[in-house]
Amino acid sequence: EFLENVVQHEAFLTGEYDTSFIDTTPELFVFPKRKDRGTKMLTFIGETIVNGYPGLEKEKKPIFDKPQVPKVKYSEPVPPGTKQILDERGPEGLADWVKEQKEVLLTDTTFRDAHQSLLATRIRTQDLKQIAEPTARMLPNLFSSEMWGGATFDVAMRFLHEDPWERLIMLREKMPNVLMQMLLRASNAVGYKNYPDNVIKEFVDKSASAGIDVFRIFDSLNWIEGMQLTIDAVRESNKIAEASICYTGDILDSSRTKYDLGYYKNLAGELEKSGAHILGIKDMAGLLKPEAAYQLISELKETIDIPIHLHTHDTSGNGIFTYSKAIEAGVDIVDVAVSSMAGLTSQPSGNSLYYALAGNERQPNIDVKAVEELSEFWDYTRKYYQGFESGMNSPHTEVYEHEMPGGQYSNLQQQAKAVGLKNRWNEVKKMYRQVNDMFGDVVKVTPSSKVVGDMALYMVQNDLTVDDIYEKGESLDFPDSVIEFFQGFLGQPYQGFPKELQNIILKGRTAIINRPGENMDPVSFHEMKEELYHKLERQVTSHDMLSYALYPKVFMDFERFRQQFGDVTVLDTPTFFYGLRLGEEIEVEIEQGKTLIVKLVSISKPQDNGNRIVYFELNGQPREVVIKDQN
Ligand code: 3PY
Ligand code: ZN
Repeated sequence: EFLENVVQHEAFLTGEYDTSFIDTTPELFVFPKRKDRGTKMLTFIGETIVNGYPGLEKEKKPIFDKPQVPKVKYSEPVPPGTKQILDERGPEGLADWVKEQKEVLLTDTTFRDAHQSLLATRIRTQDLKQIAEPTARMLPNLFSSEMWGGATFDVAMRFLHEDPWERLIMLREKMPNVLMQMLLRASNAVGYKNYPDNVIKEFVDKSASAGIDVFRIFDSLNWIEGMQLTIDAVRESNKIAEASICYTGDILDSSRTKYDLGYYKNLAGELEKSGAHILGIKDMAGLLKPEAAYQLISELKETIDIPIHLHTHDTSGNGIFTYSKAIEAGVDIVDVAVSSMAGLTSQPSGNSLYYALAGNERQPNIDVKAVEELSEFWDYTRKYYQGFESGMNSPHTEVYEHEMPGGQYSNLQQQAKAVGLKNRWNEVKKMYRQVNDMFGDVVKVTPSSKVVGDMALYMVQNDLTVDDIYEKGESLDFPDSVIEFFQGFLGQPYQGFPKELQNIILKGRTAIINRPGENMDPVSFHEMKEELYHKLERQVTSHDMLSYALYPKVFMDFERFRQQFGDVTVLDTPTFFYGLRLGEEIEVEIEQGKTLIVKLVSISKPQDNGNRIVYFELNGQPREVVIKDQN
């Protein structure tokens, strides 16, 4: 092993070593722990059987029907798509191509926003892996597949114990023809706070080389100063910068003058000047009513020359109508999901839009039967995740009142449950709007939406009214996220902060008015590499460093998890969430061509110390693991 370490060491490989190499290179003596993948996996399954999966009510494993993967001819070449156009013509050429299309183009959000908005972002790579290539083969005419970014990065590591980069690389391999799109929160990357400039640049660079083609970039306050650096970084990587406006309020309501048509026109012009290849309109809560969509898109088409890509959520049930009016006004691309993953807090259904546009010259050029087949796969797969459903099961027009983003609804509901407010959810929603108004009517999208949500939870939990905040604010300890927001750490809201409230919340702390990134030291990736090398006792990749730079604790917990339990992404989803039934036998392909057969034989009663012994058969041999019963 020592020799193995020597010949694999970077200094040895590059020839940058001398005779002191062995003395000065302690890592040569760090040997990988002999891992027994079988035991690690049995420990994870045993843990799930005894203690359940965190966040899910512990219940007996339901019997699920196995989703059928549509049959495609894997031996045939994958039909070319937009990815090839980008590679041949570059981002400007691709934008020109979009403008030449008569039909409206579609982005499929099934792999990202749809499950972020319906299932708390819990869809696992294992399920995506089955359907990615059929999707690419069956829907080669998609404009793009939105499959990364937003909350998926953090949730992958934190709850699914997966490396988000591995997901990206796998999807790229299986989808070589369709543009791959991510949601990027500008200076907040895929996190909830601003990061140093060099972290953002490095993140864009590495995401682009791992496979992202279209970066939908937005700032949670529509603050262009917070977006420019990200737009520049995407342009430098020769990928598509889809700079986006977050739509809030209601341009049809003449009593709400803050975000009127003029506001959006101005922003669109600024984003075009800032270097956007495409303008995104990100209607994250689904507030854009049909007539508003018509007016907005018509005006923007007069104002800018780049293509327009519209994103909405179907919470109110009006999504298809909104798209139809936007399409009439000339929108170039819209976001949809396959129908079994569409509707409500998710995107409108692509199949429905196809039929809604029957007889219209802009009807999308898409194989609707293929979408229906894919939808059937998701219909079954979605059941695996039933424990994460929000419980909303009909259109919800209250969204026009509370204005909560689709992607936040189920998350905030979970947060409310966690702090004991499950039965006061209606109050939380009402308070969410009151907080918005108290904050001066702000754009609410990650992370500004989280600040509004945190404040609403805090107020309901402590039985506080808006008047109480003004009257007793001196003696209140506000949530950290709220304090940091009023310090300007997420950037500057349009027309500034309400001053009186800012003083109450900051209690003498200073607020900044410049770009937060200007105040932050760059991260030294060189030093981080050393640090991580010692912490992880393994070679460190640039992807590891970025995960660590964005989410240090989550990344380290994920690493520890992997050391303890191995790679759990190989497990099928029902087993991952529910373990095994007594007598059940599964096959687990731990690497290509290597399969383990796992059977649950019995579970002991808890011993005096609370431990249970879980008896398995692994490839026919008896094996047992000891698990502490936490119940
Ligand atoms: C995200 O930032 O994750 C969102 O989906 C915002 O709408
Ligand atoms: Zn969205």
